[in-house]
Amino acid sequence: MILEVLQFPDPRLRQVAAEIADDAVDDELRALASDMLETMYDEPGIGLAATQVGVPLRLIVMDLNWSEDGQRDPLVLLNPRIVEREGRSVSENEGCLSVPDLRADVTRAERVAVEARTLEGESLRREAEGLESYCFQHEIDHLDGKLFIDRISRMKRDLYVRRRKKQLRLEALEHPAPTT
Ligand code: K1U
Ligand code: ZN
Repeated sequence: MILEVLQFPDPRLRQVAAEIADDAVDDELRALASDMLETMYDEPGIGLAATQVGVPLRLIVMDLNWSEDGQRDPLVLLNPRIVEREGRSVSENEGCLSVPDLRADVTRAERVAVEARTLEGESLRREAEGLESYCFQHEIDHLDGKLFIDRISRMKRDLYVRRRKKQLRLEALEHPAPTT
């Protein structure tokens, strides 16, 4: 099932997500992970955090290797945390499925090590660099209620916020909410 991806400035994007208990992996959580992957491929994107679909749980999905011809290499992580960071680099043209019509350069760690649990209950450690590393940092930021616009200059952020509010005002004029 395709899920609705919340859009800035929805306040639910600012929630800090809760840890998932070891015994909380059930069919409902597996279905959520599967729906999040379907949604990510549909958008399309290379990552998605449960926060973005209105579920405040520490769950992310990622796939940097998917292709239009059906290649899939999905990663589903529970309670992911960055345990090591190395170097500084700029993620060129970073985007976010919850922040429409903006791409920006963000300074992030070049390499990270991430520890997490899988849906199968196994512990996992992954070392990543470049885009994969930026994606881990971006998705884990979502779980902490942070957006990539929090990591750009105040001037760029203020410009974006103004543009976005104007866009939402125009949309509301074009499609007024039905009155009951
Ligand atoms: O969490 C999200 O909003 C998804 C976001 C992840 C991300 C992208 C770039 C750097 C860090 C994190 C996206 O997937 S935006 C879309 C995107 O970058 C993309 C879409 C299709 C193919 C390749 C990339
Ligand atoms: Zn995002």
